[in-house]
Amino acid sequence: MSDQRKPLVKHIFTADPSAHVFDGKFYIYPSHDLAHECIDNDRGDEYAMEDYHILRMDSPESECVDCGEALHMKDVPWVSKQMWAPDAALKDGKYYLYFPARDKDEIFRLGVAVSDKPEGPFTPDPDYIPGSFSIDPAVLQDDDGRYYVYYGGLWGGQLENWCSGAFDENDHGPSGDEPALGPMFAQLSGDMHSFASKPKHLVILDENGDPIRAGDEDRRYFEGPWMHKYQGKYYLSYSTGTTHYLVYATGDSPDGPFTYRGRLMEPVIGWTTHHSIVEYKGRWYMFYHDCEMSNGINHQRCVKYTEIFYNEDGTIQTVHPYGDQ
Ligand code: FUB
Repeated sequence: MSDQRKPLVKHIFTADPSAHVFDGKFYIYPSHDLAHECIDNDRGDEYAMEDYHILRMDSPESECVDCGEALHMKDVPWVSKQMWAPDAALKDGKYYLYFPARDKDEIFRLGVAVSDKPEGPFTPDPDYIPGSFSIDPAVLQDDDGRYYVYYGGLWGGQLENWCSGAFDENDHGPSGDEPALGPMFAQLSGDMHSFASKPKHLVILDENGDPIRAGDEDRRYFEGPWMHKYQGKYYLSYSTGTTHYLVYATGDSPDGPFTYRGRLMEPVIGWTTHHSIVEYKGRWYMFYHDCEMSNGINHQRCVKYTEIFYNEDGTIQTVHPYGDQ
């Protein structure tokens, strides 16, 4: 079994890995955690990242290479701080980096930057994507050539602050038995620089067809969406945040509805969980992070990967990050 449940690189802290196979190689688009001293809070101020480094592995067995700085916040006019979890997409020979950061009013927005090479350097658009907010963009290239972006995160990610349609930091979103907020979904425009459809919340249902409730913290959406397709089904996977699981739901179309199917991974060392899933030569790999390398410091994380396995009914075998149980 191909398995590397150890840090892909050790010279920098990395997190939030979005992995893709471009040109037959793995390219991993992570956050670049910094080793500063700070106190954790619910706004996520401790995650004060400033740039992105793209990682490359020629195969699952290959050494992981840091391709160097691909984009720094000083080169993005609309950003004030906190370059969080990015993703990338390839269209017509150009690579697009999607990234969240706080704008000058400290509101999280999504930006886009372009390069001719998967590892960058990337040239950012001067302003954020119109109508974008919150964090954690993940892009799916569907089989019909359309591109969709999934995004959003609670608490520091500000997703619940937009329930009225405008930013309101006193809006705390649904609670208890109310339907939970799902991640946001939009189709990308043909030029990849804007939304082609009005963003909407996705719905995640339980086994009875009822919406997952906000108080169901083992299963409700928190942050870190990822979308992949397996045998024609759409797999929406995400972090449950406060309960530290990675879980998944499946559906028949890119905008759902999705039905909760189970747990992808048990908790790792550290508060956050964030992952991606990618196919390479017929096998499936999950990239994720934990805080093992920093002995549990939440904002000093390291990216790892493991192979994952599907059962015949399409469910995914749960990963136990520190050994098979
Ligand atoms: O890296 C900063 C934030 O932590 C990400 O945006 C979340 O998904 C969580 O991993």
